[in-house]
Amino acid sequence: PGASASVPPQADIDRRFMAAAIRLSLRHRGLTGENPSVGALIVRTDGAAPVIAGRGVTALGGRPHAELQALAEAGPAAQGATAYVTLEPCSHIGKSPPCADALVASGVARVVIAVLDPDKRVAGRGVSILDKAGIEVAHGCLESEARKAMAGFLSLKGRGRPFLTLKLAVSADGMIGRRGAGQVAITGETARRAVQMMRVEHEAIMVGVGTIVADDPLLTVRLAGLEKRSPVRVVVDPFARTPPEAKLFDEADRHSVLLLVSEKAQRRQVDALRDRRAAIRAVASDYRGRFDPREVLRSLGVMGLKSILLEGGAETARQFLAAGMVDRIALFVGSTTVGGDGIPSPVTERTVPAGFTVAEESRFGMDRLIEYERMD
Ligand code: AOF
Ligand code: ZN
Repeated sequence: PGASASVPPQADIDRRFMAAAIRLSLRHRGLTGENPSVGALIVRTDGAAPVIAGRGVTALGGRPHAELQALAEAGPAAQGATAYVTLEPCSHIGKSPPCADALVASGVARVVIAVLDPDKRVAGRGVSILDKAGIEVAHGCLESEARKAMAGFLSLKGRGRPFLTLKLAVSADGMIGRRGAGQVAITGETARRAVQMMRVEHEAIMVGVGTIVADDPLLTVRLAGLEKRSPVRVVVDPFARTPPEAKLFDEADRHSVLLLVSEKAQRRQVDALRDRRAAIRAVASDYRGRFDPREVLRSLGVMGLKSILLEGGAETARQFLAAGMVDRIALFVGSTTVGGDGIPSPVTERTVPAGFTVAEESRFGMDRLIEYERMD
């Protein structure tokens, strides 16, 4: 018993490598199009301690898939090894050959999976290909962690709409800005950089037209080395009120702008915005031209967008909250106060919408970030 007591049980080893595969998958979160960002590790277990022989993450744009890259790196070392994959290996001939077949051909002895693929083309078939080839398969390892990491993909496949994160920055006195003042500094530089990193991890940034009119924001990523990773900027603008001279169009050739308009929008205004290189999409509205947040998200889902960061303003946030369309809230709490002419935030630490609970808390300089998740 002396020696074997120091060897961790298989389940612990599996969790350790799956955690590493999940961390790897996060590198390309938001950058793989309709495809989820998957992490894969090939681990040899025949020596005194397990050794990683290959690693892969779904490539930018969605292909090649993670497993193919991990297997390519491992080469002949995959023979008899264990593969850890955050999503069930695919079984369909899509834009790339099936990963399940590649795993069989590589000679791996065991495959550990976190989440089964809900994609109708896969849905268990990946597992059965492996099974039939005599490979030992285990699934459900760190499933809930992996589900969080690919929440956008699972939301789109399961609910036909993207996963929506509401980001708000509130002052110590619960305000998100000052009336008529344009952009007001609520948080410091470190927190602003954290927001930009959040943008990188989402496929789209969304704001109501009121924010464009009031703040004229750029909504791009300006972190050194990540400038090219700005997601599409979506403006909820039923009446096409976005000013054609808005700053966000200055970069429209490098980072796209998508305007969601209703049938009530004036043709002339829509044309002027199209001339500024905005993509225009008509979304169904009520007879007054108002949008149902569900319909907005459904449209974005049809376009293949998996995850959206809603960045304002107060009214748009309220509408999406009221419709039950917010899945996560990222609340930055600054240390400054705005005062009497402030615009009250729809969410503060003291007024968290029903059904949300604190998932994580962190600190950025003088500011705090509280992340809330749905309890269901
Ligand atoms: C994997 N490994 O790394 C990813 C998978 O259009 P395709 O051919 O690229 O297939 C897309 C589907 O493949 C996607 O809906 C999801 O079910 C799965 N993604 N599968 O084996 C990967 N990203
Ligand atoms: Zn695949």
